Order: sequence, then C-alpha cells, then structure tokens
Amino acid sequence: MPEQLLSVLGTDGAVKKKDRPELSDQDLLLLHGTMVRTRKLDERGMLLQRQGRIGFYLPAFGEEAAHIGSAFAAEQDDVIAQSYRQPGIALLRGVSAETMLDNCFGNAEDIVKGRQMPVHYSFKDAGMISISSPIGTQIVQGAGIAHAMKIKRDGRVCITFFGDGATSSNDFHCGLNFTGVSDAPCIFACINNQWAISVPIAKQTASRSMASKAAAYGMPGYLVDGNDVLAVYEATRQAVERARSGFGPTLLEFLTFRMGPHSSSDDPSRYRPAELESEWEAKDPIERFEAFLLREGLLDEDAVKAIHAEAEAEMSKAAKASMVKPAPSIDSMFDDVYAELPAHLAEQREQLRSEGGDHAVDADAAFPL
Ligand SMILES: Cc1ncc(C[n+]2csc(CCOP(=O)(O)OP(=O)(O)O)c2C)c(N)n1
Ligand SMILES: [Mg+2]
Repeated sequence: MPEQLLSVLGTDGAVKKKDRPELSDQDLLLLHGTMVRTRKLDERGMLLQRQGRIGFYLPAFGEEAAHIGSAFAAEQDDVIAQSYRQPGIALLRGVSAETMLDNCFGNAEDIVKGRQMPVHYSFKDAGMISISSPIGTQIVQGAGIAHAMKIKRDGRVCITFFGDGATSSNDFHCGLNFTGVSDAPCIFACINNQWAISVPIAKQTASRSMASKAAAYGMPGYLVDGNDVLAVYEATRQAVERARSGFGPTLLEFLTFRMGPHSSSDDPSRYRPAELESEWEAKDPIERFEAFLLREGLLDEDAVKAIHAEAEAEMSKAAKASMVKPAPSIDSMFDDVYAELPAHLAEQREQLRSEGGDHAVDADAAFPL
C-alpha cells in the first residue's frame, strides 16, 4: 500500500527491534558521518557564495537521510543518475570535498575544467553521471543505463534521484513507462522535499502521493519517511535486491523537506511560512539519527560534537585549498571537442596566444550570473 508511510526510527530515535535493518555499527557510523560531512559541506558552500568567492551554490539541508541512506544500499559499481541536490552521494563514494569545491570554483583542478555550473558535478569514476540542469533528464538517462545493464546481464543496478517537481516532466513519464515495460534494474528515487523552488507540492500534483503513480507504470511504489535514514536504507535495499534479481523497477518516494533555500539565488521567506520551516527543523534527520545512535550507545554527546567539529574542519581545509588554485588555462577551451583541432580553431588558438593567452583574461572579473 503506497499510502502507508514506511518508517523505522521514531522521532525520539527509538526503533522497534524487528524493524531494525541489518547494518553493522561501522555502517551506522559511516552513514552518520557522511550525513554530517554533507551538512558541513553545504554550510561551507553557502558561506563561500555569500562571501562572493563562488557564484552559486545549492544546498541539500534536511535531505541528507533521503539521499545518503538510499545510495548506501547500492554497491560501489552500481550507477547513480542524480540531480544537483544529492551531494552526499559523492562524499559517500569517496570523492573528496576539495574535488567537489574545485567544481564550485571552476578552477584548474576542476574535473570538467570550469565548463559546468557550480554543484553540477561530473564524477564518472565514482559511478555517477554528469549532472544536468534541465529537470528530469537523469530519469531517462537512468532508464537507459539500466536497460543497457539488463542487455549486458552484468548484475548491476541504477538508482536515479529526482525531485517532486521532476515528476511533472515528460522524462518522468518516458523513464518509468519504458522501464515498466523493459523490466530493467532501475530504482526511481523521488526525493519529495515538498517544493519545486516556490511551487508547493499541492500545486505539483493531484495524486494522493508520488508513490501511487507507480501503479500506472506497472511497478511497485512505496512512500517512505525521508527523514528516517534507516527506513530509506531498508526500502532501497529491498528495491535493489528486487532489481538485481531480475524482477524489475521500483518507484520510491522519500517524503522530506527542503530546510534551506532552493539555491543561493533564492529567498524562501517570500513564499513559505516561517512556522512550516520550524515545524520541519524539529524533524531534522541528522538529529533524529543521532538520538538513535545515543540510545544505542554507539556515540555519546562528546563524540557527536567531535564528529561535527571534525567535519567542519575538513570543509574549511578543503575550501582553503580550492580557493587558491588558478583558473583553468584559457587554452583548455580548445580541448576535448575534436580529436584533431580543425584549422580554423587552431588559427583562433594561435591568435589568442599571440594576444597574451591567459594574461588577456581578467581573473577578477565578476561572476557572470
Ligand atoms: C526543464 C526545466 N524546467 C525548469 C527548470 C527551472 N528549475 C530549476 S530547479 C526547479 C525545481 C525542481 O524541483 P524538484 O524537482 O522538486 O527538485 P528540488 O529542486 O526540489 O530538489 C526548476 C523548475 C529547469 N532547470 N529545467
Ligand atoms: Mg522538490
């Protein structure tokens, strides 16, 4: 029944023994550590934008359980087709905060040489697709990736993450319809944070839930408490097992709340009441998981404080390292497009070099947004 909200953790962190997923203490601490590091990375990213050091940032405040808990149920060689609001997956998969911030600065060590927007990461080596800004494109990319996995019978699965707003896109229909028919190993993970910039969920759909849409595509759908990292993990684990065993796709809806602005360019106080924000702040997924870890005796108050301080120091160090790196060389814009540079571009490159190359660029010019 999709309308039943699946949860494991009570708001006080208590968990019924029978519902507890099989995770080792080490796993539980890794999940918690990654959630805290993600929160601190986002705080640092917003700070860097407010300081005018980067042009744009987009945080995932409040959505740490929904994406990190879910990605934790996949193996490292499974593929993630994500949107711009799941930064914790890269951290979970071993990408360093410095590498992520190199993208935000668009500096010389940025993997994509400053050609992408900030927070639009490209971490192929971590099994993650390059993030696109147009809403929903990763849903069809995920469906296609899973279809290829099915043809190759390589035993892998793909999880695609998208927001509630993306369920109104053509790509949502194409991706789910196609996969409902192909039975490819794709998990459709809708992070319902109840807002698509300023559009509330009530104006997004007249459906009872996003999970209920699964019925139309011939796949199971489950509504999961997205602020409950253990429920998110367990629901995804079961969907991954189902997909890997050849039984096809699942639609998961993680109900959560975007605790921060849509991005550094947004001011949510203009369109949503402060009381709603405080209501959801009280349901903070990190605090809820910490209540569980304290109850279980896996952490005490001092250890929690130390984990937060360590994550903050990590992000500060990463930011300091990224911000002093030079911009990509201007020559690099001629790279990667043609195997052999056509004559007219070679000529333009020569002209640029003769005009001073990198020195012709004002590195202090305002960010063009
Ligand atoms: C095709 C398309 N239309 C509109 C936009 C502008 N836009 C950027 S983010 C966004 C909201 C998306 O909301 P949701 O899918 O709920 O994801 P969230 O930002 O809440 O994580 C919109 C409309 C876009 N990027 N692409
Ligand atoms: Mg949303």
